[in-house]
Amino acid sequence: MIGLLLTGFGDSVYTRAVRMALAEKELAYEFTDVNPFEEDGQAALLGHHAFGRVPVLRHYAFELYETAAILGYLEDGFDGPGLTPKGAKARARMRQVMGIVDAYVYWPLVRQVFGHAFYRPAVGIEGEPDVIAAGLAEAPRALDALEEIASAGLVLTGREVTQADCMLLPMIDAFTCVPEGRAMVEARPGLAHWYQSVSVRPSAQDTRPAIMGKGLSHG
Ligand SMILES: N[C@@H](CCC(=O)N[C@@H](CS)C(=O)NCC(=O)O)C(=O)O
Repeated sequence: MIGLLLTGFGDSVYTRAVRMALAEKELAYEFTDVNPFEEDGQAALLGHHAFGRVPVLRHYAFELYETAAILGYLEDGFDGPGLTPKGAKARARMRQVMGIVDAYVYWPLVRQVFGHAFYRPAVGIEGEPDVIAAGLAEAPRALDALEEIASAGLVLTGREVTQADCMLLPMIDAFTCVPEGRAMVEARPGLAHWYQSVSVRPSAQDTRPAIMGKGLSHG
């Protein structure tokens, strides 16, 4: 018993990032499903997440939120396969990708495009075309930045899985559920190669939310 409890939402990309890291590090954990978009979910998160979001990791009495911090804690605090590349430059690139994901990827690709063009319709809510258009207009800038990093070959190589891969894969996977998003990823060879390689790993497959279906790269 290693005392790990993850509070998250099954359809959440950030929750999936932590689940991927736990799977890659072969760590057992308990999972509590909390929907932060509902009132009772917000009530359950009170006192655990200052901003009412998921995921939250608990390790015995130690509680932590913010996905990048959680991934770092799992990496530093537990044995198992490493999720940090060797060398200062590769490590810096990994952290750079994690920052890009938080600041420039999540909102346009996930909340605007995936949320309004795929997720909302899937749960019976109409998506807003203006929001989708805004996300699609903003997405290339983030994707170009990631393409440049992937092409340089220090991280996002598809060969070695790092904390950055765990954080990015759920978001690109969600974005490619939308045909325009899939086309944007496929148009960037470094990123497309990385996505094809990482999305078939058991850690990605086993954590894929059912609402997203089987996944484009798997037929
Ligand atoms: N910066 C946070 C972001 C977490 C986040 O935004 N989680 C989403 C689910 S994927 C959430 O809880 N959203 C609830 C809301 O926006 O009210 C992290 O790294 O964990």
